[in-house]
Amino acid sequence: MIKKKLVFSGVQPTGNLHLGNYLGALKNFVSLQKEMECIYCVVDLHAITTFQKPNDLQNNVLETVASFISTGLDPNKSIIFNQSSVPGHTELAWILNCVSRIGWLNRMTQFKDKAGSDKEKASVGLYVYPNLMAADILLYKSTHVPVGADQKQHLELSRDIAQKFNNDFNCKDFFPIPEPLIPKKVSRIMSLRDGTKKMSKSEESDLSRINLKDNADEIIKKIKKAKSDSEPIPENLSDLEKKPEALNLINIYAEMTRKNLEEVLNEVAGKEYSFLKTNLSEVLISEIVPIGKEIKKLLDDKAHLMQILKKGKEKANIIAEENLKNIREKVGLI
Ligand code: AQP
Repeated sequence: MIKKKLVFSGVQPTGNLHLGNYLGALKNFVSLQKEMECIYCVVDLHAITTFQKPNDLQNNVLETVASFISTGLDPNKSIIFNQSSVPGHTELAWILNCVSRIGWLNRMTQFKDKAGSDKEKASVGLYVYPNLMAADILLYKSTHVPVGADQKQHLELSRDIAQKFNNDFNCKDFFPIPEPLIPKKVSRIMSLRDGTKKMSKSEESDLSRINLKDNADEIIKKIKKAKSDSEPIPENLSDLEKKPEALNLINIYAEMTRKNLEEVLNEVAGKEYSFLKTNLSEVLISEIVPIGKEIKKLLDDKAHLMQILKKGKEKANIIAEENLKNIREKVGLI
């Protein structure tokens, strides 16, 4: 039997979306919507695993929807909604909390990174976040999950949970084992200030990232200030790989110009980084600034964004309820 392909992915409404979200996830979302049925979720319940000011959270949910639409998602093709509006996510998360193992969660590196040195003070939600992510995916019996490389470990856990559920409840193939779709070339965009850390919304310094809403002057300033290297651009990849900040800039340039790293190196080897930075600013401005303008325009009509969420919620809820009925039955819940 040929299984129906279904794509699911989520984005946290934790602030301005940035170039890492765009190249690592959103661009992929848009191309997938041409080929498969897709569900894209604003994962507000994931966001509150670290404290969010309620007003900011509401605004960020709408801004994430506006970013989805501005980068090319079409609410008539893809289901777009916010996680907390479909109660099935939390119900399934509880069931999966009872399937997932503590030892599995203890291996999650993102919890270690986000909780920092004082793990005792992290929320329980942050610890069990990967189980909720598994519930998001499995609730729709999704087959494919486009994510950046930073989410690979969580996705592997979702696969383990799906497998264990199918074994425990003796229902082979009940949950499809979801496949990650990780962009090969640009799996991880790094901070402009530290090439060993990923570009992130919650990083304190705004200079560390290009936000989708940045204007041309901000982009020029951030790229100018981005860390690079005091020596000219190296001739070959193995030398470049020893310089994480330089590699990151060349990686971003390659992705934005749809070239591979070798082609870019052929163009820029031996030149100063200022040459690369000027070209990089130009390509970023031409692709990112129009997206930012569209986000700002959409944010002027909040009722329209709310309407997109409402329609998406209704569609998502129908699939979720149908699947939950079967899940409850498998588990023995009346
Ligand atoms: N730097 C990145 N490079 C490539 N992909 C990235 N993604 C995030 N950062 C990068 C991908 O974007 C999607 C949405 O991510 P998210 O916002 O839900 O969560 P995150 O990965 O935790 O992103 P941030 O920016 O680091 O948010 P905060 O700071 O709030 O934790 C995912 O597919 C992710 O892989």
